[in-house]
Amino acid sequence: NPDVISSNGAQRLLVVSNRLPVTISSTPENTWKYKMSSGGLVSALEGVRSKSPQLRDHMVWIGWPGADFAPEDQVVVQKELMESYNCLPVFIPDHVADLHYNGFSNSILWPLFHYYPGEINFNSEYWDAYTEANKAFADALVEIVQEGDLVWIHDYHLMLLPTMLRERLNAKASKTGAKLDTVKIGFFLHIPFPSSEVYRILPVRDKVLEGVLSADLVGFHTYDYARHFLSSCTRILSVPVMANGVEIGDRFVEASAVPIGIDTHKFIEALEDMKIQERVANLEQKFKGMKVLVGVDRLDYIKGVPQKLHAVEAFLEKYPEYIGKLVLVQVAVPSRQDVQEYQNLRHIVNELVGRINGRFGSFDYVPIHFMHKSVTFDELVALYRIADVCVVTSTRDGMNLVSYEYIASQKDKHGVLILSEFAGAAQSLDGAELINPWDTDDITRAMHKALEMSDAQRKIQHEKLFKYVSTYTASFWGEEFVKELQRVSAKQTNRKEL
Ligand code: ADQ
Repeated sequence: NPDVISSNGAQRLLVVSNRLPVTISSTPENTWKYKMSSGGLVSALEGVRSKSPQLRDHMVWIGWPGADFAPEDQVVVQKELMESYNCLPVFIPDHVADLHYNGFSNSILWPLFHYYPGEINFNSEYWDAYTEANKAFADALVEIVQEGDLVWIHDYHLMLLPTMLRERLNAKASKTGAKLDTVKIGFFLHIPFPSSEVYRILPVRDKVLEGVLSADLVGFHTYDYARHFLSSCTRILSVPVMANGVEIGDRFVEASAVPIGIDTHKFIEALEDMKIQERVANLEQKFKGMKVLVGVDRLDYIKGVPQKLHAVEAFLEKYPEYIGKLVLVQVAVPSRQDVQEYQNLRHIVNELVGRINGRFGSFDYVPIHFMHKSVTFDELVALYRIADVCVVTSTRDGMNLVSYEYIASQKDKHGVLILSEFAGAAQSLDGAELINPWDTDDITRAMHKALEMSDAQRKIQHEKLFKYVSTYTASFWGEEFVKELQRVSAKQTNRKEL
């Protein structure tokens, strides 16, 4: 439906992610209700919108709306989403969406890219659904993409899309004469790209790489991920690779590290909010005389929650003077409950929490406060604020924004961050106590160091971290990626002219 977007010649940014940032529900009056969600990507794009005049008002978000709709409802939903939210829905049959998301994306790519190859169970039904869902995106996009557009595709759910889109644009260009080679495609991977030795386990390793390689720019959180991607290209596809990209025919695909950040302001402003301050006072009263460790994770096996619990148990065993004086508040948001591994993890964690509380707890003392739910933003900030230490033990994590959020919420209070060296954030957050999550002694040592650290030392470390987190924000990331995409685009154009 190309005419739903009007372009007056200004450059447009089309953002493509698996899920649209809108939740749709039906009302008793048989109309549709829309709720815009917040999140890192939404704030990043707000930043791009406010700082890039030429892109302002020319941004469209393309994604799956979260469910399938009857054909007559699709027309209404598409019109309303476009008019009020600049969002274009890609409709995918429910069974395909399920096998695409829970199947190939979260049962194959997710474990493999996080170095859990033992968890993958390749099956061609998943792969077919992944291909079909990516095709549905390409078909929807080719209808609306115009000359000169920037297309920014997000994450592992859509790794075939750059090439599928490029093929369709080329076919359309030869039919209509439109200059669709001026369309630039950027791809950003939010999760790690694994070492080529792990990546090559994937039965469709070549197809996935070829799927990405029609992008002009491929962005990662860290240089290591970019390097792994380039090694996989050279080993699996035998294409010539340079330090910063891949040569494919007469095109150059640049691979860059463009690390994400958070909307730091949102957290700092929240600290001034009376309601949140009351909640902070309330929690401080509740945990009076105690040291508080906080953990906030989606309940995912990559987040290393069992490792964290084992470390608390080992800590209380090694430093019994802390029994009765130390709590871990662990918030674990339920995640991907339809995937078996996530159900298994839930049982393991429940058992560990029960065992540790049974072993060290008493009528007056519960060492582990475990909440298997999502908490509101206000509650999250209050928790981050009262915690003396935040513990991140991911066994792999693309970046890990919880560590950034904790630093922002500790402004002028200087809590200590214990951070897994396997989180992308470890490469940026100089001032954190880095640990190996597989080494329980290492975590307990870091916990002890953090809890006993002098005020002066905490201040030095936190200030360094805070400076970084408040400079390299979500909107900085969004702007950087778009600027890079415009820059590589210009380079490609120059190459052609030579
Ligand atoms: P995630 O794996 O979801 O993201 P992370 O970056 O830590 O991991 O972001 C989680 C977000 O969810 C945070 O904003 C956090 O506040 C929120 N959250 C977590 N638990 C919560 C709870 N119980 N209640 C409320 N909110 C909760 C993926 C990659 C990361 C990468 C990001 C961004 O796996 O490595 O950093 O994308 O690129």
